[in-house]
Amino acid sequence: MARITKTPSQKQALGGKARRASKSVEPARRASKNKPIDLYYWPTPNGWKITIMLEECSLPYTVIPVDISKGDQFKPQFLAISPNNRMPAIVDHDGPDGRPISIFESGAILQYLGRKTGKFYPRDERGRVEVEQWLFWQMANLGPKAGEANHFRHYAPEKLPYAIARFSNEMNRVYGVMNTRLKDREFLAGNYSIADIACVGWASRAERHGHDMSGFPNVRRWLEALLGRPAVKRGLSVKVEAAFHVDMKDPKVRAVLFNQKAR
Ligand SMILES: N[C@@H](CCC(=O)N[C@@H](CS)C(=O)NCC(=O)O)C(=O)O
Repeated sequence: MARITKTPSQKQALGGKARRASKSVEPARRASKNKPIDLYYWPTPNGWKITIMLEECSLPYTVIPVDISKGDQFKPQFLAISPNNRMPAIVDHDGPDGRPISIFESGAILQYLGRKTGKFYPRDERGRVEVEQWLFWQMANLGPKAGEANHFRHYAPEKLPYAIARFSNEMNRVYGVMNTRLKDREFLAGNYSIADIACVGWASRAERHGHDMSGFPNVRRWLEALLGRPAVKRGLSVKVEAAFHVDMKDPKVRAVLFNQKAR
């Protein structure tokens, strides 16, 4: 996350120069309009939600790696943007009223980008509620449960049968709900939307993570359609070199990721 402490954009996001500017506001606004969105990112299903959305909307962005295996997520500069010490987060230099804005929580970022661009997030109330239900469903069910299932299957120091069964069953339940929803429709909520974008990262890894998807043909059909979209392909392939070298067995990495308490 080397760029974080150095960029002028960071100062703006934290309420420095840009907010105090008075006479020079107009030139500053013009400058920030052309600045790409800063994306604080690590290549995981939550990070991919935002790379996919940015790609779908053709919004220029700069990737700022947050090496969560080394503790970048606890750096004060990052916590000022994302107080829950989790990526993704963004800084849009051309936020509301032309002033910069920072946003954490992938669901809130997707909603913001949907409102900003008018894409993949309907404006009418019924359409919007439809999308929000499935977006929040992802945030509260598919995402966290997949994370825990993965943790107890692959990273827990002991194989705890109860925890493995509990979260594997939950994943089976969750994909069952999705399969039923997709029985008579192409996408989760009307047209292709931020709800689908939120789900595709985890779903694309389901089999690799050991979940049997053979009983969920509608999810598989939906997944195939999404993975065929060029922007989804590009979003899923935004890489960070350092992520290839993370050893999840390294005690230092495990201490950063799996031993977090209030600080
Ligand atoms: N609800 C958050 C979850 C984000 C999240 O869990 N991010 C993980 C990577 S997928 C992270 O930053 N982990 C850092 C850590 O565990 O300290 C969101 O959707 O933005």
